[in-house]
Amino acid sequence: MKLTLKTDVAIIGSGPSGLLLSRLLKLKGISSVIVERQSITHVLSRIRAGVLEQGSVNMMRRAEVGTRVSSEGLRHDGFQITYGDRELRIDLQKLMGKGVTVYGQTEVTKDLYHAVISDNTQIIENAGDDTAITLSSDHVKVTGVSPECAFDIEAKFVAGCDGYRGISRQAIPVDIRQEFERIYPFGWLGVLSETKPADHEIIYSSHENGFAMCSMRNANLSRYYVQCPTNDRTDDWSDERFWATLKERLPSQIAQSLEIGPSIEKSIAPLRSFVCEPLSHQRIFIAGDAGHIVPPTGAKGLNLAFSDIFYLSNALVQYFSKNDESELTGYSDRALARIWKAERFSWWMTSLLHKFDEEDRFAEKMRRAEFQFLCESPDFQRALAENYVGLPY
Ligand code: FAS
Ligand code: PHB
Repeated sequence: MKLTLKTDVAIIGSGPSGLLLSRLLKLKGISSVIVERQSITHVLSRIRAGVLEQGSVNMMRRAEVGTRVSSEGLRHDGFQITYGDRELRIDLQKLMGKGVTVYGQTEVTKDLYHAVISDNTQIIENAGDDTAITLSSDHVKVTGVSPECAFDIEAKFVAGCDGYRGISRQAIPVDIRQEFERIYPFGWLGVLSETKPADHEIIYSSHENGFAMCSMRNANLSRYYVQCPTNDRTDDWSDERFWATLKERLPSQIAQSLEIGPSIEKSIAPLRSFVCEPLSHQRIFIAGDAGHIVPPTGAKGLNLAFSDIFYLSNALVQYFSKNDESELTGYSDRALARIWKAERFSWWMTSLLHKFDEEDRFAEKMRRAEFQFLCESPDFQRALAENYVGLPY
């Protein structure tokens, strides 16, 4: 069976970027078709980000999917940074007049998916890796095969929302495309456990043996991370080894009261900083992880995807409603301006909090002096808070 479709915007990828874009376009009467490599069940089962900037919560409300995040999201007015037993609370509310919301990306994706399905938007799932994008001067074609059917989509534009390992970035000619990357010499082992969170706020811990972090999804569901070697596999990490490592890296008074229990999910994510320039070419526009990656230390990955979609959805609405291409032309530069500032912040937080084996003792002294200055300088703390709550769109 062959599916031949015509739509306004073809969207590659049904993660948060692709789903949010589809929903926002539909609310403005602009049609889209989504092509997804995996099954929707797989997409909805992913456990990733946890912190939403206010701008991202506002975007969910703009997409008319803000009910659950408003009622179930955990509002956080601050977070802690610890160095050994030294603790520093960054008071976001006092420093910036706003906080962040802890609401798992899994829930964000579910909320968006249910809205997109209620829009009767076509999602072609299980499309695999062989989807092809053909750009021409006045339209685009997206073709491929899923177990259910071959598909041939003709659209005015294509949005590449297919993440770091997607195909859409390759549609930008290699002689035009520049890629900037920093690969960190460690990863994050993430664990989900049905235990009481270590604290009511997120704790970022730096220790001479490595980084650890305490987060949560609700009062009985904790999310923890520990820095681990890049080539480690989850099989290398028993629950016992994980809890012992986490406790070692937390301040002793937090470690002593930590409730431990069996992990219900365990995964290892590599850490990298990555940006593709430009984020558009002819009629393809790249958004979210397809265009950039940040180490999760600054809680920016998902939030950057949302600001990309703010710019791109506004630009597409401008085109379809007023035949005005100016915002589409300006999309890449405008998105990259905010992306690079988030890349800087995420790189800085990662550099401040992690153990870099190959670095000399001077580097470790610099890290400690940076933390000491942060503890002593309200202005430095405000600069950190300004980035953490999210820079303006
Ligand atoms: P996504 O990667 O979420 O979605 C892309 C979609 O495109 C996927 O569904 C994929 O299956 C699909 N796709 C890929 N190739 C395709 C193809 N050829 N054809 C069709 N579809 C294709 N951010 C944080 O802020 N905090 C965190 O703790 C955090 N942890 C993370 C852990 C991991 C393992 C990863 C990978 C990312 C993490 N992130 C975190 C970042 C993450 O939250 C992203 O920023 C967010 O998923 C971005 O959303 P999308 O741009 O939609 O990309
Ligand atoms: C999470 O809760 O998964 C989380 C929170 C903050 C981060 C990264 C991940 O910086």
